[in-house]
Amino acid sequence: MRLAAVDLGASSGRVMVGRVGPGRLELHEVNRFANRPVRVAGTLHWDVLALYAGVLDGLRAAGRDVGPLDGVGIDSWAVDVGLLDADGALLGNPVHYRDARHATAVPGVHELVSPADLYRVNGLQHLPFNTVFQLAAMRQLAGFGLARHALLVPDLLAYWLTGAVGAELTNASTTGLLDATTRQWSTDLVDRLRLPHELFPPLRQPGDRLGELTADVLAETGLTGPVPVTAVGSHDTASAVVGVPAESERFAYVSCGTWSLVGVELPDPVLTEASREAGFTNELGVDGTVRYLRNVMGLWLLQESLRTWQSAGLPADLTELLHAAAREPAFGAVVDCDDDRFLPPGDMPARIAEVCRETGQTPPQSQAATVRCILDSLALAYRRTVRQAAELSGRSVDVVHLVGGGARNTLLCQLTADACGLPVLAGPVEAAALGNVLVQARAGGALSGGLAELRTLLRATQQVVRHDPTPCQEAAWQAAEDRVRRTR
Ligand code: LFR
Repeated sequence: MRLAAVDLGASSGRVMVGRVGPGRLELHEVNRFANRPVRVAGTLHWDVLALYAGVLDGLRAAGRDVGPLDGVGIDSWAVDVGLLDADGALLGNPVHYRDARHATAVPGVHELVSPADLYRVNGLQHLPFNTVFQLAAMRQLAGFGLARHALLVPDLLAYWLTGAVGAELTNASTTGLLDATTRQWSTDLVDRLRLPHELFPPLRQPGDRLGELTADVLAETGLTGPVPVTAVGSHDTASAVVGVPAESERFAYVSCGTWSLVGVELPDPVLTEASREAGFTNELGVDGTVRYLRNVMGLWLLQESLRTWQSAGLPADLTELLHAAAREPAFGAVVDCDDDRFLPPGDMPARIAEVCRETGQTPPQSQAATVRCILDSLALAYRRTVRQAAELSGRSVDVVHLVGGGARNTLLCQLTADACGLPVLAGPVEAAALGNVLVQARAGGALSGGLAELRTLLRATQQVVRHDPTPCQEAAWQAAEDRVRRTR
């Protein structure tokens, strides 16, 4: 089968074509386009029409490069929604999860439903941008009364491609309005939060057929129909976890891109108070699984640092900076990556320096030292989170799979192995697009079996690099962890 995977990340989108069959899984990129958020009147928005144009360009290029397509699947980041009115028109551009507006609605939501009650139902770590807070903030706006459907970004694009309205389950589980146990919309939470039920469209399971590309889209892209559009794990992290080439269930993953999503795969949610306090989320995965994980601030710290240096006219070549960072002494300074101040866009090196000063450490004195501080701090966060995930869930872990763009960063992979004291298997880089294509291929009958069979195909076809932990490092990492812990 020839399948197009649309995979949208926070800084770029891509359309990949997968060729899949028994023993075969090949992926190549046909279009990559920038995803440039735009601040308008003080609010940070996604330019969702530019993304849609990138998708259409990608489908056109796919048709040109590989001929007729057997299907399309879409995944992207989570939580952000577009509102449709009764005519199906989009009421304004989706607001970026890094916009400060969402957090203003948190106290009002917690007055209606306490954090503990919310967690018992939705199992979601508290992030100030979860959809539930976004909708509470939007409720204050004049246009909100016109809204008929709230569509997550992949569902919005699928609506434009097919005309069909729905909510894919794995991404719906990031809204805060889905019951993590029944895997249905929580009518109770929707009522208590005084939101209109009609906003939440029927749920679709990964593998469901959503519809077909409309005649307009076929004409626009030059593709020959019918081309089915299939629900995949439309939350990029859900697709990335499908794309983890694990051999047994005793694995942890780091899905490492702009965010690092660190956790384990479970059959059931963990809804304990201890889990809530530790900030773990129970997002729903493909085939009835639960993605028990925490958001770690991720490569965002590095991306924003590079952006800051570039606009100041300083050298910002990542490869060179990583080589220089490898020569820096370890643990010069370490920070808590989850510090809220790191969430919004801005001057990251200055913020890191500020946190260092506050915690009695000498701030990094060079760009290379800043990069080293970020990587040591990320590896520490991975160590903390992998250990906590195992402890809170009772799942033992003997290997860490690091997938996504971060798998190219060999220094980060080695530091992660050293910090966790476990082997790190790095790759595939395109885990999300691979997970997307695998779920489509199975739905279309080209593959069969469960996640284990899909992962066997990944191991047979994708490149994975092993990083073993350097011996006798535990005490040094523990000392660095104690330093971070004292300052949290
Ligand atoms: C990663 C991701 C995370 C989600 C964050 C915001 O791309 O999807 O899983 O928490 O973006 O949506």
